[in-house]
Amino acid sequence: MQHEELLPIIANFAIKGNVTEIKPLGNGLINDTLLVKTDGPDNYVLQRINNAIFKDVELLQHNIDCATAHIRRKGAMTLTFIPCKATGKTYWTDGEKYWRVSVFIKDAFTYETVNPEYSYYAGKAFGEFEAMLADIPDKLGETIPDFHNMELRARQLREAVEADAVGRMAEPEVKAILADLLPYEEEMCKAERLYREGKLPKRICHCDTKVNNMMFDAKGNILCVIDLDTLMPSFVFSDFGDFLRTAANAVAEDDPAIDKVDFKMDIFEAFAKGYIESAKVFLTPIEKENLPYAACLFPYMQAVRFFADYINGDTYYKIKYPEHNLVRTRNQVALFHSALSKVPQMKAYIESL
Ligand code: GN1
Ligand code: MG
Repeated sequence: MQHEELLPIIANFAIKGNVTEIKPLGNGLINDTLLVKTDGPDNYVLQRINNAIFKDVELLQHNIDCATAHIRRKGAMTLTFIPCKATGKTYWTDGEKYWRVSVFIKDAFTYETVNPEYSYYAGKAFGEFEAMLADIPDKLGETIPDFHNMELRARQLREAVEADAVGRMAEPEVKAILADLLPYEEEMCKAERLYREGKLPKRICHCDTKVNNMMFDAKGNILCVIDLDTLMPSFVFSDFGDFLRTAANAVAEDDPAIDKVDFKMDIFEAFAKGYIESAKVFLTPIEKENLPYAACLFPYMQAVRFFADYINGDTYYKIKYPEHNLVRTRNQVALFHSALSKVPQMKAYIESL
């Protein structure tokens, strides 16, 4: 969209100053994100919320409003959303598209990769984030129902395979990937079983702890956790596993050089140490002992999700070229196998803490 078309949208929000420049920001796969520069004290982030994926925007912003207020009450830094002038809500809609505006955090950096030192800080920060939300008085809902439910994701893959909407099941590689993934399905659905047996709690989690969803200052201190769309009740495995899926992979999640994919133990150890230090106030023994499982589950789940999207004809994730979802799938399958081979080392490390 052009600058001129965006201005009337931004005008619905109670921002300070006049808009001087608008440009794309970040590389999310779901929402459209723009940086809005002004001549006032703050710059802003304008996002078009993908309401095909987040179908209940009212609930989405309710979760975010409650969580950011709770975190702010505890004196920690978090995102600030700007109310809509007409409704006071933190989003505006023309009845079709949904938009929101937050204050752009100054002098902050996000990274696509981290060293062990930063990984340790990230572990501490995500553990603290969950600890801060452990006593939130409000009831939060699932913005995408069963978002990290492996049983659902496995079912969606089977449905995609059966429908074979664009004929991709004819590709030999697609059949081979399916044959590689299926034998692990039952093992990977362990969290849902533990939950049904009453052995595993759901807590308020971030559920998109990709390494680039964390803001650092110039010295490497964590300023705050961003991208709160998927903040919802889930298993702690979500936050632990998804961070490592992105940070412990030796390459990016869509790097075609799968021979370079490797689950890096130094990143795992640093993150696990930081995470357990701050999460120990609420973590149960079952949660703790299954953290190595979480490290395998998330590459597995992401492989299943990218793969189902490829088979469905790329209807969910933004792609930059036709085989993008297949390349992502290969990468995540390789990461899953790498992580799985390191489970004994992971267990030994966690027990040593
Ligand atoms: C999506 O849009 P982004 O990059 O924050 C996805 C995550 C995936 C990720 C894979 C709502 O997140 O679950 O892990 O892509 N978010 C949603 O890169 O599906
Ligand atoms: Mg994101």
